[in-house]
Amino acid sequence: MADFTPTPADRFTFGLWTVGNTGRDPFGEATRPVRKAPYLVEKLAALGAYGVNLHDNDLVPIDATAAQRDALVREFQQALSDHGLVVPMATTNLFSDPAFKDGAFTSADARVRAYALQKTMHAMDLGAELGADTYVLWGGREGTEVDAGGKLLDALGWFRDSLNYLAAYSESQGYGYRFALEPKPNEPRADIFLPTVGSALGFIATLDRPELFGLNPEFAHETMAGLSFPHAVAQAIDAGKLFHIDLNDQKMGRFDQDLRFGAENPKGAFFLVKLLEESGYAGPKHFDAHALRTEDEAGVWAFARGCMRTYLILRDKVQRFGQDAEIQAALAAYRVQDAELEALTGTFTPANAGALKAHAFDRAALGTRGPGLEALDQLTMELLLGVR
Ligand code: GLT
Ligand code: MN
Ligand code: MN
Repeated sequence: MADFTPTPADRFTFGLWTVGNTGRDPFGEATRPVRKAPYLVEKLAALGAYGVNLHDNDLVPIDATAAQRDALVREFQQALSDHGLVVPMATTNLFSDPAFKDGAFTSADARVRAYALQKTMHAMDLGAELGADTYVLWGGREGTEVDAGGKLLDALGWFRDSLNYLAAYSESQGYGYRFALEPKPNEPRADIFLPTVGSALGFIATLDRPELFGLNPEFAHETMAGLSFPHAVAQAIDAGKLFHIDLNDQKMGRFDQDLRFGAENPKGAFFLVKLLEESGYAGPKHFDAHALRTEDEAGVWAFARGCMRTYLILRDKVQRFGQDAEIQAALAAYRVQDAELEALTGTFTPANAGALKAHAFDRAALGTRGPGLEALDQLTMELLLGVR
């Protein structure tokens, strides 16, 4: 049996903010000490990760001087090169500082919108310096509690203008970033703009350079919206827009839990891994999750190892699914082919349409056929539960 030990070839990444999470929540203080970035790099590399991602302020405090910034960046770069980790993705913290309390790119205050752009351009410079080629935009504060401010349409326009501006900045600097929008329905705002993968896909089509923008969908966020994550990811892949992915887990209807990958819904995680592996997704697999607040440092590394191990175990299950004769027979039986009808429906021609309109269907037979999904699903469960 494989030992499910990750290697950099598996392209697993974590954010500095994930393994560095101190356990603070709205009701309680930190339960773990702050760890410095070079230490987190060393520990992640030892576990077999490929890379580490960051917000500007995960590394450089918001009020750091230029000299302090440069020293922190140098120390971080040294740790990356010492331990062989890369930084594939960077992003901006546009949610912690009180200046962003009513939004960043969608603030009703033009000064805040301008500051958000300034801060993001500096953070893009930092990401480029570290070698990142993907730039994530999570609009955590881009939303409202009160719609009496009347900014719903304006906010979408301000958001669009900001994204167009940042894409033009990236191109003018030669950074070549691919921007990945990360939707979330709520928390910390009551209603966040562009709340789902579908909304973000629709919005991207309205940008000046839509080809530079894609998605960074997160398991927890679509689940919070009551939606299926594999379905959302499939739509992003179909649109050629799966630029990055945030893997974690979540109980529906709760606060954003950011649980260890597969911890809550291993069956959903299995279908997600199947989709990623079979679609040829080649980007990093980023775990945007953190250890439970109950945990000490040993729990943090158990959490990180567990995320990667579960992915690899599920990847192995995907292979077994593909090799399981009974499952493959059930799948083949599920998909009914009909060469004559598929010829008529493949392309519209007046002749095809005429023949299709004249075709006599046995509707009763179509309605009575059992597709075998109960048996197929049980076979899948038994595979996942380890008895086949
Ligand atoms: C924050 C959020 C995540 C986003 C990160 C990127 S920050 O932790 O909960 O879902 O991916 O800004
Ligand atoms: Mn989350
Ligand atoms: Mn995320």
